[in-house]
Amino acid sequence: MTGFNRRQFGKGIGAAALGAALGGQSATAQALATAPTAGAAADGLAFPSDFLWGCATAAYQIEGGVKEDGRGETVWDVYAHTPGKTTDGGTGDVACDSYHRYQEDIALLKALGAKSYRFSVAWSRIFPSGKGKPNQKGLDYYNRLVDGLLAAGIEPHMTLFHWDLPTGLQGGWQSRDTAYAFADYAGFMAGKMSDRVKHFMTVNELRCFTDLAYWNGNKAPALRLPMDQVNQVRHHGVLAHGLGVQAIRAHAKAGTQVGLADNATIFVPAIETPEHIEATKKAMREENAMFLTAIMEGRYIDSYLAAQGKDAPKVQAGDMKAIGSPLDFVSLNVYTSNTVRAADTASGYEILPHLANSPRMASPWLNVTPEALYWSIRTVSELWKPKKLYISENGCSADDPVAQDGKVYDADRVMYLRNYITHMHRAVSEGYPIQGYFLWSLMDNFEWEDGYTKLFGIHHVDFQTQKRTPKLSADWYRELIKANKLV
Ligand code: PNW
Repeated sequence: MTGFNRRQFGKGIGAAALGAALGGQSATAQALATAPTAGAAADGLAFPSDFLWGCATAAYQIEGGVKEDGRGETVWDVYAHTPGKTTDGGTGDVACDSYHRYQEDIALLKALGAKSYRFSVAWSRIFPSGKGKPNQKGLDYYNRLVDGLLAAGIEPHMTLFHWDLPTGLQGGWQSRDTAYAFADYAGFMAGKMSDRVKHFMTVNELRCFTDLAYWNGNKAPALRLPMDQVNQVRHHGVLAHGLGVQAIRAHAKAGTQVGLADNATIFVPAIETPEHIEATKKAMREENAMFLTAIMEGRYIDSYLAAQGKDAPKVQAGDMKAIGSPLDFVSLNVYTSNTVRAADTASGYEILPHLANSPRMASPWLNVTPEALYWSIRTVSELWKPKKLYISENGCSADDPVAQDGKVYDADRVMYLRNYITHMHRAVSEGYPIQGYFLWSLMDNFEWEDGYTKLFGIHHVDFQTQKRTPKLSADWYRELIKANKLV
């Protein structure tokens, strides 16, 4: 956005257009009016011409081909094949068969007019047991994918770790060695791919592969460890990211951009007044102390260390410097958020609970909070001033019945997306450095412990035939990209 005054950009687009916010809605199916009201700019909610619209996926959720061409076993293979772990026993054995059908996926992206594609690399295709000798056949798959994307005019954004940890890495994230193994793998990929891939994300969603996997036990490897060990797992996660950044920089061609995709817990002020906004920023920093805050500040803040006491992570010399390695961009996965109010508590804030009738989508955790897309960008920008920001995931599960004509008319998903993107527009118009948006997901896929019962795609996938069909939301996103404004 050089030479372009982004603050001027949104002039005239103010509160009226933002009246699209959800207020007092009580059910998923209640559609929300977002038509521009009097006072909105004549061109509607337009985006800068270089805004990067894309879609996102992850390896284990779409690829299938789990035993092909030397791919090694991962914690998710084991978890999905453990009876009772995933809903209906779903696994990623076949998923969307993208290992064979990636050209179809590229064609879907091209038909959408997507400018970019965020996908992840299966570590165990490259190093089948996590380290050691690289597997050329695995690398070839990503070479074909990247070359195909570039030939279609689509920018590849590569995530190096989206939860599918090779089981060959004994001890998983409990072992510090896993952070070093990740760095070796990240440096290797940067060396092989940075001639064509310009954006690398180290890890996806620290909270999900640490806390939810080693504490809550809902994600692979489904452990429930005591707090001191959980904190050590978290530390190895952020350390892997930091060492990964250093390794990528050491091996990548000049101009390569490095960041991560994190699902920081997002907070929205109860009332947009200075005291509640201050409380929101405080909550953002404190509640993400073990992940994004540590990465952006290169230290564990005092309140976190004090709260953990004897359970605090064991940190070695140089760790925090690596963890705080400067980034070219920060990407946020934003689905939901919590409301915060300033309060007379030790922390100075109170997080308000979601109420029983708060609107939500098909996944029970997916409370509809469109303002999350504005406040995530604003709080991260004000707290840490990243050079660039992306939304690396936003989207939702929905009921998705197939109509008589064979199409899915997911008006609820369109409602969700339109409202979130309206609030992202506010962040653009106020000049925050948001560069692009990746919709989760390009197509229905394996939704982790929910198997195939919660679907996030804007393309319907018939898992018997692998036929991909655009939903109403894909038609909508195509028009949005074409117009480069809210439609
Ligand atoms: C993300 N939460 O996970 C992941 O990056 C994707 O792989 C996943 O398919 C997608 O969101 C949809 O679930 C999340 O509980 C899982 O807040 C859970 C939460 C957030 C993100």
